Amino acid sequence: MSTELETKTVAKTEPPKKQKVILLNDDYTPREFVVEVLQAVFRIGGQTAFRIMHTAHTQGACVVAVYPANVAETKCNEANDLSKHAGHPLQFTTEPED
Ligand code: TYC
Repeated sequence: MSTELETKTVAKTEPPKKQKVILLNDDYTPREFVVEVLQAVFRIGGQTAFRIMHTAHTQGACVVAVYPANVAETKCNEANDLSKHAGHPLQFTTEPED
C-alpha cells in the first residue's frame, strides 16, 4: 500500500475580463473620419458606424463594443493612433464592463 499523498490541482480559470470601448465626442474631427475609423478598426457596417458616431456627437460619448480586455485595449490604441496620425483630436477610451 502506498503512503504517498496525491495532490490534485484544480485549475480555476476566471473568465477573461471584458472592457467597453467608448467613443468620445470632440468639436473638430470630421464626422466622415469618425465613421471610417469605426468601420476600419471595429469592423462595423456603415449604418451602425454612422449611428454610433451620431450618438457620440449628440450625447458626448457612445459605447462602440465590448471585447476581452486585451482586444479592447489593442483596438482602442489602433483607433487613437489612426486619429493622431491623421491630425484629428478624436479619442477612444476603455472602461470595465459593469
Ligand atoms: N462633433 C464632431 C463634429 O461636429 C463630429 C464627431 C462625432 C467627433 C463623434 C467625434 O466621437 C465623435 N465635426
